[in-house]
Amino acid sequence: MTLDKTWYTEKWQGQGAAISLRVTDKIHDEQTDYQRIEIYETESFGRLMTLDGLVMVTDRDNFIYHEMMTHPAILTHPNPKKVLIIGGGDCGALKEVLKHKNIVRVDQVELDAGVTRAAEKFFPALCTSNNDTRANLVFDDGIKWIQKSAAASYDLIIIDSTDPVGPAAGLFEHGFYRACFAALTDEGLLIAQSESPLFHDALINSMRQDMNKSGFETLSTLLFPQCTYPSGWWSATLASKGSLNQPRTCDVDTLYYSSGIHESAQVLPPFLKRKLEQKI
Ligand code: AG3
Repeated sequence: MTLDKTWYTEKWQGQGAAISLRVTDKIHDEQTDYQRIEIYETESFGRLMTLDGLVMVTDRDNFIYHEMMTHPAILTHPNPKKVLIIGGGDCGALKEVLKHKNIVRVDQVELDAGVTRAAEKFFPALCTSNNDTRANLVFDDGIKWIQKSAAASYDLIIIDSTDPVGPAAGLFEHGFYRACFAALTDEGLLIAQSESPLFHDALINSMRQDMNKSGFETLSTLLFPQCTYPSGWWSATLASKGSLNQPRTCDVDTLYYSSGIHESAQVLPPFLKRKLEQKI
């Protein structure tokens, strides 16, 4: 729904607020079996991809999200080799993961091949590692995939999903985390995008409780700016079977991530700390 033909607007559900980007052209509009994929040229954020009308990626700010969804978890693990990405069809997370030389294989399980085909065409900068021999792109249901994965088959699971509505809702639940726990090695880590600390604190809390119930002992919710997502402020929750190691030094090129950012991203403001201490 737009206010004006020259602006793309995502109204933030139940918040009485919205994000608008001035658009100069609409270059793609496709209804797949799963969702509507639309791509716009914007005046100042490069290209924009929306799924069912929700902002997923812009050229200008996706690096923050994709770096925070990958490097903190990779560098916290002593030596990650096998990675599973669930969702992530635009391939921005995959590209960040494959910057690390110690990674030997990444299975990326995205439900909608249409997202990846559209990203390859309209966001080539995110797809530069799609032909890396370590990348295995699968188009399937991530929930089914994890249920049939062998025990201890991954060092790291990255859940790069959309909002918890429709098919993605199951990616925010206890049964799914339980299956992830089983598919991870003893030193394994899971990181899931966990929505806005300002708007969705109750969801972050319930995700953390579900992760705990699934056996993950240590959790760390990382906060970072994401100006085109609801509230402009976003989070990713890292879960570990044991305690969290000190991160290794980052030896790949990044634009947002640094060891200082990693440390500060883990600091919770008092309102959120209080919320996340509530047992539900
Ligand atoms: N995944 C998180 C998108 C959630 C945005 N929500 C919204 N706009 N209402 C993005 C996928 C990037 N690889």
